[in-house]
Amino acid sequence: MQKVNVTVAGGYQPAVVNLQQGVPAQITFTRTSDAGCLDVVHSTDFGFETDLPLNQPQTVTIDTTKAGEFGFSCGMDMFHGKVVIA
Ligand SMILES: [Cu+2]
Repeated sequence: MQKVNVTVAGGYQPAVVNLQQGVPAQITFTRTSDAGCLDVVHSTDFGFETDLPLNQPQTVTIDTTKAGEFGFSCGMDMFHGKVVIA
């Protein structure tokens, strides 16, 4: 299992998450700032949409069966992050 933590504070830190193809993966998002409009994170590529209550880590499972670059963003598609599976 690959586990990556992403801090959400005026953007995504890190903004690029690298994962190994074929190994189950989870990304845990923790929003630590009220800056911006980052209280929702969603991804049409992976098919998730998750509320991010302040300082409450939220974990999503990532399908790593396909290699490539996949996006996630805030609810209004203003802030973007990327998952690279290789
Ligand atoms: Cu936004």
